[in-house]
Amino acid sequence: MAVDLLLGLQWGDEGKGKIVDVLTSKYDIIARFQGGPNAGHTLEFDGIKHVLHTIPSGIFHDKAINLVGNGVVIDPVIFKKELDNLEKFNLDYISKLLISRKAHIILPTHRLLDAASETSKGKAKIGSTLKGIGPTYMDKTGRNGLRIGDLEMDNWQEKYRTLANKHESMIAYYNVDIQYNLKELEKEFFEAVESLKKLTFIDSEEYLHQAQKEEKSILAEGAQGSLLDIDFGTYPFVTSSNTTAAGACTGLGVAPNKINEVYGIFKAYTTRVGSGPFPTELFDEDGARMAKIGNEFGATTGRARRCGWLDLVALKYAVQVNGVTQLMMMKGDVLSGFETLKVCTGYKYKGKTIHHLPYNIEEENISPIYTEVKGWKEDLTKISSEADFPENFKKYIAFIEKELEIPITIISVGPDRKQTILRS
Ligand code: 2SA
Ligand code: MG
Repeated sequence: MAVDLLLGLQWGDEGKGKIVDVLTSKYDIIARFQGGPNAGHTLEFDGIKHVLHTIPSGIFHDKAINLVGNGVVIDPVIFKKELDNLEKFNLDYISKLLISRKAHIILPTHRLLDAASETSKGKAKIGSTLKGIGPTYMDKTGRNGLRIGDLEMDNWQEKYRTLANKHESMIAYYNVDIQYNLKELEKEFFEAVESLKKLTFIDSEEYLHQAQKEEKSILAEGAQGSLLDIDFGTYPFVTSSNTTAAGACTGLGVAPNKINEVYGIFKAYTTRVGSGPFPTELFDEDGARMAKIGNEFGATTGRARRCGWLDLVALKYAVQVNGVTQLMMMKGDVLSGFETLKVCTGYKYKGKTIHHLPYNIEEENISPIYTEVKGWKEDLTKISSEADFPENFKKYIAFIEKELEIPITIISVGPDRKQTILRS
């Protein structure tokens, strides 16, 4: 049985959590393959809103196994809080949650290093979520990291100490004013590690290999978005992992020829949280309106998300890098009431018109070229069948499909599970 992928095509927050939750009943295993507690995956059902950070979005379903893959970085303290939040749902999460031994651990000092690095950058800061993501992946590629499997060894605390000591000297090197009490942070960390040890650690690539042999269906759940990819995103304003399709191969140990559908999720407009270029960003009432109606605040940090028009050039780039086979459009309902909508279909770049994402998309080099389309007034949030869509919304969908040359198979018109229209 093949593996399907689900990825964000913009700068994150496209609505991946919601769609995984909607699709979970079709899958035996939901696996996260990169990122860590920087992610905020929001699910809404039965009138309750849930935000997950490290735990895959299939956890609320009865039977799906949820796997945290080797490509993920785990903060035991945040993980414990996520587990504590699940207590009230009467879920048997212990038997439904598996963790790869090869996943790396975020130390308290990784978080401090993240803060020190960001502070030292001043205005040029990345706008990191300050969860220690960058420093943890640095230790991974620098071959210094502490992994989940280490927790099963007797000497893991020595390894921890060596790494934390090194971090302390690095923090001092930054020479910035960061207040912390490492003793307290470590107490919390060691307690959380003990809770984490109650979960099942596995050789996850082997597990997934067997699962494929047994014809189990697997959905790989991405975090952040394609434009935050360490290689293909708007570097250096990116996260520190491969958020694109290739990241699922390395982050789970799944071979490329085993990947079947690639679901690409995008918002009907664009948002970005943190620093970095954003060609279609709006600084006017239109942007403020998207932010307000779309409730655009970071699900992890609470930061206000920047908003702008749909950028089809950037989206096409993401479709190509990921090999998207089906599109899913979220939050079209937020655009109800705009007289006219703008869609970016090209850029003015150094005096020329281009239709691809160039190396440098800093604001001074690039300006979007827009195609205008007519808006719709009707509220979409109660619509349950495509036939009831306003004509201009249908045209908006058709326009995007034509430009991207991929069908949109799911349209979401609100945060709830029920506000999802499946098209065939
Ligand atoms: P980091 O923390 O080192 O990965 O930050 C690097 C950049 O990646 C961005 N980033 C995100 N962008 C959108 N959503 C994310 N998850 C949270 C959410 C974010 C939040 O779901 O809302 O609550 O603020 C996410 N995680 C990382 C980040 O903003 C930096 O630009
Ligand atoms: Mg999010």
